[in-house]
Amino acid sequence: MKKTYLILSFIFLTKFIFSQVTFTDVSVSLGLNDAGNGQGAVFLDVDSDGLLDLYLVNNGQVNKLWKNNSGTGFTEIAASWGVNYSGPGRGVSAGDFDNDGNIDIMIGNFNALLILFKSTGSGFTNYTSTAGIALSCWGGSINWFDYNKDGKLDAMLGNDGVPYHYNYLFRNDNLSSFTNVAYTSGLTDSASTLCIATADIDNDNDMDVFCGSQTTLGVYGTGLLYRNNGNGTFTDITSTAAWSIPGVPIGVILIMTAIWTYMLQTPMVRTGCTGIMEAVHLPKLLYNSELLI
Ligand SMILES: [Ca+2]
Ligand SMILES: [Ca+2]
Ligand SMILES: [Ca+2]
Ligand SMILES: [Ca+2]
Repeated sequence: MKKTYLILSFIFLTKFIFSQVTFTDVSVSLGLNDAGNGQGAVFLDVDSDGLLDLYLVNNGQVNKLWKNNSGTGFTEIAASWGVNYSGPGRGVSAGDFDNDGNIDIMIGNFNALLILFKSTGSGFTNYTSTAGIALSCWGGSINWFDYNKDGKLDAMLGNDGVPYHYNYLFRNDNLSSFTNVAYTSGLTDSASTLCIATADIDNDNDMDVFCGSQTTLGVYGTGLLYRNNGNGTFTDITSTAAWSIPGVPIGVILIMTAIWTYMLQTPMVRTGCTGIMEAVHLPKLLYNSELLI
């Protein structure tokens, strides 16, 4: 009996250790058959039914919002929900900026106005001008996070393009309007930012920022790591302590750099374009050696 138990345990553990996660493309069979020029997508529960819906940003074609039908398929509802926006879309992020329980959407366009759609729970309204952020942008990657820990979600938008442009950090002032504080907060990166990741890399309970950027068109840089000083400002620690911060959770670094390097070094995936794959740039993982002590 004991021997049988050990054999079964060995088989189970072997299967567990060496099993692989596989994926099957079910896009068309579930109704996600968009032939647009997708540049960014985000899962969010727009109708608070507990099922994740999907918003897709297209470049030059109408964006799509698919409602999840009990997990069996999707129905496209962008027009009836007021988010059938068409622009040079690049990136999108979802977050409840006004704490009303309904998830809102920010869209980054390339060399065009960014868009903020506020959710009413049964539709969206274009809230960009009311929020005070009717600004042109060249992006990009957007992250909602509460950088100053005041309970109100702020948003950072990475600006791409040549000539290079400073990124935006939109401080949420009153759950209704925003102020761009990127430059005054120390996020003075004027490189061409392709993606942004946020995480608490030094375990001091505030969110730090990592910008994946290119310094010259087509030449990918090392990225920029900003430590949150806890007083509304950031310090660029890329060259001094980027990968040697005591206590940095290794998983965060691995995930951040993996996403960053993957996105940077496979631009065909990032942009959805039919450009040339950068085969010479191999993905790599970085880690904090102090964690190995
Ligand atoms: Ca839903
Ligand atoms: Ca909301
Ligand atoms: Ca905040
Ligand atoms: Ca931190």
